[in-house]
Amino acid sequence: MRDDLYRIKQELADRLKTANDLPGWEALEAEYFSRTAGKFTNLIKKLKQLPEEERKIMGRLGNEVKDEMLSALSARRSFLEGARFARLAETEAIDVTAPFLPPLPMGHLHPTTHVQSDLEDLFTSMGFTILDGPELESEYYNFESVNIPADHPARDMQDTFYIKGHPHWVMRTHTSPVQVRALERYGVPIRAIVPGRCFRNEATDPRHEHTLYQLEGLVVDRQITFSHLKGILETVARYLYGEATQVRLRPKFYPFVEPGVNGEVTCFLCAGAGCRVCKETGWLEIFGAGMVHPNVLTAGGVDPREYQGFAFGLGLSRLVMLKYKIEDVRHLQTGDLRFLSQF
Ligand code: FA5
Repeated sequence: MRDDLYRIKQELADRLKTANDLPGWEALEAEYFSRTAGKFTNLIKKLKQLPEEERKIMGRLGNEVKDEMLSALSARRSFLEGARFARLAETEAIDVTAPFLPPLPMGHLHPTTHVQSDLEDLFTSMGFTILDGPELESEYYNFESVNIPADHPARDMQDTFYIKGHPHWVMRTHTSPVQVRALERYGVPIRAIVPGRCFRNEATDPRHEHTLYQLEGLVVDRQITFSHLKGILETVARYLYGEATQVRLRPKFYPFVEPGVNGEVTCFLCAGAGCRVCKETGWLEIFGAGMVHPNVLTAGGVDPREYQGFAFGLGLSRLVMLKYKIEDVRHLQTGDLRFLSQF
């Protein structure tokens, strides 16, 4: 028994030297000390078979050997744990100051927002106020207040989305209704722009989208003439597209201005030669404008014998097309990152 105890102690000491990780250490501990089948446990069970005197002596020796074996096990475990932490510190160190998530890719403003902000800067530098108006608009403000009575053929110029069950409400077809809203609210003199979203029941094509952005301008005072209007529109065109930009004004009927014009700039795609975007004309229509009709001033509570003014409606979506050489206005609303990430 004595020899067996010393042998088993030595055997464990030798095998512990090759236990290089905690699972290996745990397997050894079970092999020697498992309650049911451990080598040391089995050996001690044999004490019962010894005569009483010898059993007492071997019992004491067994306890000493057991303590030594357990402290050898414990020393090896401490060594293995220390080695594990040292390895962690060296190769698997955790930098608690590192950001929790990898940085997310940054987005950027939509090209329409860029052009809108540029124009807001330009107009505020010329003393204009920026106003807003509702996208769901009453038929009165969208049409009647700007001199387009019910059943007048001029309504055909803007194919409109009506609201089911609410015959007198429409998705605004232009930003012009804010002319009358602004006059009612702020009176005269006034110098304001209104950037915003409009809606038309269009058969869409490269220049026409069902949801479009416009930027309305309104100036009303005592001595306002058509030259002021022309000067402002040329300033806008040169500001956006450079000093050499050509602007062409041609008479056009809009019920809310008299006289009225349609404004075009040289087509960006063909430089005036004619192409699919400009319908082979070499010019791209980007705004409507004119001197505010007396009926509109009256609808806004302003006396047309005392005041006059001009208004314009820039096609903001078209300005974006021109600025960034986008050949189809419909790209602007797709939300397609392959398109948007180019700006
Ligand atoms: C109007 O909407 C008038 N309210 C503009 C105006 C204001 C005239 C003040 C006089 C005084 P028009 O329908 O022509 O006009 O539209 C103005 C501009 O919006 C056009 O020149 C064009 O650049 C742009 N536009 C019109 N329809 C679309 C569309 N479906 N998609 C993209 N841009 C459009």
